[in-house]
Amino acid sequence: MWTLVVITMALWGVDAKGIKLHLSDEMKSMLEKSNWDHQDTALSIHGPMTLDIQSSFKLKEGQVFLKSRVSRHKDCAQIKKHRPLSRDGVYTIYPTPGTNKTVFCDMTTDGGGWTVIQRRIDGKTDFYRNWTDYKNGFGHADHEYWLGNDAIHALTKDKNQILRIDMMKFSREKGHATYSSFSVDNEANKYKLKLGSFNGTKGLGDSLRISNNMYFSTKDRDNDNSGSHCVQSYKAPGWMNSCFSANLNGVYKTSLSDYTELHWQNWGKNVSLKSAKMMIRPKQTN
Ligand SMILES: *[C@@H]1O[C@H](CO)[C@@H](O)[C@H](O)[C@H]1NC(C)=O
Ligand SMILES: *[C@@H]1O[C@H](CO)[C@@H](O)[C@H](O)[C@H]1NC(C)=O
Ligand SMILES: *[C@@H]1O[C@H](CO)[C@@H](O)[C@H](O)[C@H]1NC(C)=O
Ligand SMILES: *[C@@H]1O[C@H](CO)[C@@H](O)[C@H](O)[C@H]1NC(C)=O
Ligand SMILES: [Ca+2]
Repeated sequence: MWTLVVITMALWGVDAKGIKLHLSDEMKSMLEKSNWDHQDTALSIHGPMTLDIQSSFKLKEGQVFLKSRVSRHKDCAQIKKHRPLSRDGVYTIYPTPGTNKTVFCDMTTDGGGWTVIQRRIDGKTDFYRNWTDYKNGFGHADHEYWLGNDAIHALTKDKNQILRIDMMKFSREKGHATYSSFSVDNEANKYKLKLGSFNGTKGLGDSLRISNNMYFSTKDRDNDNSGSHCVQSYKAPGWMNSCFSANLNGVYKTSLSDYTELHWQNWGKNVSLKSAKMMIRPKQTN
């Protein structure tokens, strides 16, 4: 009996010398030991970072059955595209050829494919942190976290991402905001924010507009437009102007008292939020 083996390998690292293949040791020894008859190879490129090669081989003799799938995807949208039945959960993505991140992928909201870059659920994670922590990211993908400004820059630098922010009050009222584009500059440009046009659910206004074109500030870096240091005054790491209308990285508290709390000002009465989630995905191209 002939056995058909399909190997799906994802590649990263396309350099001047061509394509570098990365195979597991198991795969290498399997390929070396067997007598393969190459059938065909299909190559497809998805965005700048992920390149999948699918090759078919026939085993000339023997009864080996092997199925392997090693895919490296740039973001949750690509995971969703390749595996449409993927559920909400934690996945590994490769924002650049040499870096990986574990993230939460929202595969259900409005068609899914969202890479979550920030998440607040219950206040177990401290968000009042320094530049290095915000640069590299902190927290846990299955809980509360900040993905990291370097990774957010890598994912948004092609300027084709939209941003969606989902929020819930302690009253359980839910709302969300979307921005038609969202990009964050590199560290040399202090992770400057660029936002496209706003849309929001009824009664929820644009509290991030004031942060558009602003640099990122943390408890140890004052890049804001204020004479004071917004982050230190309001425990509000983020894109500070002088200072903000949304404090999504603020302190987790059940009530609002001095604007240090997690809140979004243009949404009815000023109250603190029970949860918040910032997520991105590529603009629809069809
Ligand atoms: C992810 O990156 C870390 C370094 O940040 C590295 O140690 C690890 O091997 C990488 N994992 C994968 C699956 O590429
Ligand atoms: C930033 O904070 C982390 C702890 O969250 C600490 O380990 C690190 O040394 C700090 N870095 C700087 C430059 O202050
Ligand atoms: C704005 O968002 C609302 C609520 O989600 C939606 O009904 C509406 O179609 C959106 N408008 C645009 C122009 O996207
Ligand atoms: C929320 O608080 C801010 C800061 O005091 C204020 O400027 C804004 O008008 C308030 N918004 C509402 C809807 O009350
Ligand atoms: Ca200042």
